[in-house]
Amino acid sequence: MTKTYKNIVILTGAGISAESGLATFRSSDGLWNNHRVEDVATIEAFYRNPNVVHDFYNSMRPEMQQVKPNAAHTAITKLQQFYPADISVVTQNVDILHEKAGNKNVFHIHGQINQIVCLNCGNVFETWNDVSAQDVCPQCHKKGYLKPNIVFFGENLLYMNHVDSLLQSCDLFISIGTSGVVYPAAGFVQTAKFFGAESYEFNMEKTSNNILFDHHIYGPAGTTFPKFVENLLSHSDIG
Ligand code: BV8
Repeated sequence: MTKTYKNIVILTGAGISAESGLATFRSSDGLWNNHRVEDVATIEAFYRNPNVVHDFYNSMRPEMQQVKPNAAHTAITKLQQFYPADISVVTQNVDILHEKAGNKNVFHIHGQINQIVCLNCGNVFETWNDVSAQDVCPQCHKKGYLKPNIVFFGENLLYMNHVDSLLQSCDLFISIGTSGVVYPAAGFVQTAKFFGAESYEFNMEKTSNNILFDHHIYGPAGTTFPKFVENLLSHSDIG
């Protein structure tokens, strides 16, 4: 790999946070924190029983507030600091480990655990505290309209216009720690390739859409991705 890339998109999933101690979604038992994703991460479930969904995310906030980024996250920061390219992070994760590691240009397409949106006035505010369907919006002061600012199944993703332009202009697409099951994120590699990008997949194992990637690097991302970054930096014509 001697080419110097100009625009890099890094798509991340729950696997990049695994070595920081956070559960992934589709590990062996298929349950996620003892819940079926479809029971808590769907817009229908939220409207059916908002407090069940609020309680689910309330239970996740304390751990997500405490966890620390791992070597894969800090390798992204190093790449952004020293590699001569525009580098964006498009994450499916709702944790803020990318931000804690100092990553820039981070886009949470599935939302963020520490954000709440008011379905009445659209206000998005941050909190690590518990939230319930009975709480009042701090902006419009209406009660009963607060929802975790998380994209549930059946909802459109956030930042999609910007992500589309990133995918159409990138020459390197890197996927780290995602099973390639959830769309449209699982299709991003196809768009990037269509517009000429080279693609790498970092995972522990073959994924659902692995055939779409040019290169596969298997192993824990906390080990494999920092090595990849060192390799990129040693081959780039910096300065
Ligand atoms: C939408 C919020 C338009 C909750 C999430 C039929 C076919 C195709 C698509 C669909 C379909 N039916 C419905 C759809 C659309 C649906 C979808 O894709 N469903 C799937 C299940 C088939 N998608 C949607 O609804 C999306 N919206 O399409 O809008 C629309 C509008 C109206 C009506 C219809 C459609 C919304 C998708 C977002 C849903 N919200 N999360 C929350 O996060 O709390 S998705 C959820 O899955 C998380 O966001 C998560 O990030 C995401 C993907 O999971 P992964 O991150 O990949 O995690 P996973 O555990 O699966 O994998 C971890 C990987 O890491 C593994 O491969 C593992 O091997 C690896 N790993 C582990 N440790 C390590 C590691 N790798 C490296 N190192 C390690 N140490």
